[in-house]
Amino acid sequence: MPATAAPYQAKPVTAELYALVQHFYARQMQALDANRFEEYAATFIEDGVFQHTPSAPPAVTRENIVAELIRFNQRYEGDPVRRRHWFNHLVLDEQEDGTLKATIYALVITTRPGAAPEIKPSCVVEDVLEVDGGQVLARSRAVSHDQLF
Ligand code: SDN
Repeated sequence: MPATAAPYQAKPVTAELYALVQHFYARQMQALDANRFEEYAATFIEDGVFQHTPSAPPAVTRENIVAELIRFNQRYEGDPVRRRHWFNHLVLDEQEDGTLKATIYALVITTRPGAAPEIKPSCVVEDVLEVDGGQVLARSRAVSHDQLF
């Protein structure tokens, strides 16, 4: 192994913290997929940063996150579509400033009545999380899409 190789796991997080963050994401994605955008935005700090597409400017503040999700979802008006965001391969790294860096694979599955589910885009999500006791909030989210190089 080359001397410069990064350690396999710099610092393991506890099982309790890992489960807390997984549960946070489960609630967050179920809010998003049910179009409960205020609940989704409330999973960010008040001046949180949300970028779901690299080419678009990030939405900053909860209010603007809600507005961006309403704008984005207008394309589905009258379309009997279900979109589900699936998170997996969650890696958590504690940072020196006390925040957690989360790196997650995400697939968006789109299904219309009677049709086969479509899986796209395939994304990597990079979040910075603040954890205070049992409370998790996202400080920032940047989503990169595999089809955009
Ligand atoms: O919140 C997310 C998103 C997200 O909001 C996305 C939106 O549209 C609104 C967490 C993790 C991944 C995503 C991915 C997307 C995809 C994006 C654009 C699209 O569907 O083409």
